[in-house]
Amino acid sequence: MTEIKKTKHDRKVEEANRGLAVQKEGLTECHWRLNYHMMPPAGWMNDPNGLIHYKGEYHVFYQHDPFRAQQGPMHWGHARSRDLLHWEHLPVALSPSEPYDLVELGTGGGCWSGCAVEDGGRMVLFYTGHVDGRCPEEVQCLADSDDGIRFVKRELPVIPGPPEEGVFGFRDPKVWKHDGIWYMVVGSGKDGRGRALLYSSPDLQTWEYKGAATESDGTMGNMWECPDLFPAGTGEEHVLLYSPMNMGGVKTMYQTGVFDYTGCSFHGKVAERLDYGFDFYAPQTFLDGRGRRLLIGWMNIWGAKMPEQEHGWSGAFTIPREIKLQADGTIRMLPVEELVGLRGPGTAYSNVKLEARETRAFDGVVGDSLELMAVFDLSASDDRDTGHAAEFGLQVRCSEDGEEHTEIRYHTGTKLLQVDRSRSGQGDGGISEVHVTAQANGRLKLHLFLDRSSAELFVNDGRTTVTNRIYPAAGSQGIRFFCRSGRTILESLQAWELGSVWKQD
Ligand code: DQQ
Repeated sequence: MTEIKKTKHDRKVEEANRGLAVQKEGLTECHWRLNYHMMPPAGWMNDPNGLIHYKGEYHVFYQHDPFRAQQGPMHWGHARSRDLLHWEHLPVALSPSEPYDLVELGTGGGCWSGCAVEDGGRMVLFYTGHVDGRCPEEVQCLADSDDGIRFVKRELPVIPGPPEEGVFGFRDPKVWKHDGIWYMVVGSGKDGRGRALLYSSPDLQTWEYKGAATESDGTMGNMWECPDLFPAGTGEEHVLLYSPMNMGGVKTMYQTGVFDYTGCSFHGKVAERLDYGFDFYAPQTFLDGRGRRLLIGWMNIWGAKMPEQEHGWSGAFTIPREIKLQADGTIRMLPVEELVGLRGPGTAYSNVKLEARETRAFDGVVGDSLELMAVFDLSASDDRDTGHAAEFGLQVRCSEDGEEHTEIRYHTGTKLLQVDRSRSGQGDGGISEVHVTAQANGRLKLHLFLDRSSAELFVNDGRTTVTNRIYPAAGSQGIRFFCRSGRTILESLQAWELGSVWKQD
């Protein structure tokens, strides 16, 4: 057997893995560790990176500080799965080690976000080398591997700097192949407008700048982090995702439209917010072996309180979602069908009438790790006699006395769907809200995935999603349906306990 000569990077990776082992030893008992969401073994996690279906397995990487539960020098953590449910943590994949991605301890640079592609059986990672300072330097880098575990970096970045002066940010490369040519979109901004910069390459090594594929119209943030541009549907239709900086409460956007490969330009027709919760950022997509376009996001947000940090870890991914372009140019995100495999025994109820000021709990519908599907009949949801609109919904993670809870409510007059965290426990409060209309059949469908510190809501078959972290007490496990005004019919309710995907170690 030929012995592999260790590189400087290999030694940095070993150091990171030793640091992670120490951090893991220091984890303290935490009832917010998730049951079926991907999360780091210990330490800090943010953006999903390098999502890929490689040699029959799903690989995910993530922005990671293995030494502490706070944002620090960025490494790439790594996990893999055969079924998108059960994850095996692997050694750290990338550590800061080169002049173009090295950080002094305590500063925030390193191996920033990027992607993975397969080329001739090799896994090739692209990421941003970020060197902090008064004028941070950002370059696009390549590291590759023949086993998907040990990565070898290039001596120099493949793109040594932004294409022009005066840009605000130059990071988060996402690469795809079309008609034998590689394309890369990079997030940036100029003159107060977020931009998606476009490069092309015949071989993944040499990249030619093709210009900005598109930019903000002045209302969509001044820098676009983590852009993702991919074909959807048939022909020229493409979807562009990005996480805009400085767009108020809007943290992720999508545009659907046409990408012209000759001019390397994207013409958006529909622009909408991608998720309406507080904890959804930097999503990335990839194609799997079945041709599905899957998406995973970071289930947190910069600046949020993260009470789990006290316990030695932080951060999680959303459940994997399948993303589908609709004929009207909007997109839908649905939980991947594999999640059905986590269901324990189910409970079902139907045609429950709820009158004003009525509250109902249901036998068997309780817990902190659940899937719930509730369908309300909106055509029967108001007060016929008085003409008053109806307000109804459910409270989850309720304490015995009802004081602690997270409320999901809908108002038939304003058509506002709200997820209210004012009494959710620790962590940030706040109300997520979005206008929602009934499905064509007059129903409102709420599909909720509750995990021990998260609530991911899919409304009307994925037309709208609302993703939030919540930090209730361990004992707050109650679920209550209510009608505050008017009346409603809970046409059907199904609930399943969802098992843990983590081996107890
Ligand atoms: N996170 C990374 C950047 C990216 C940002 C740094 C988005 O590459 O722009 O951890 O959360």
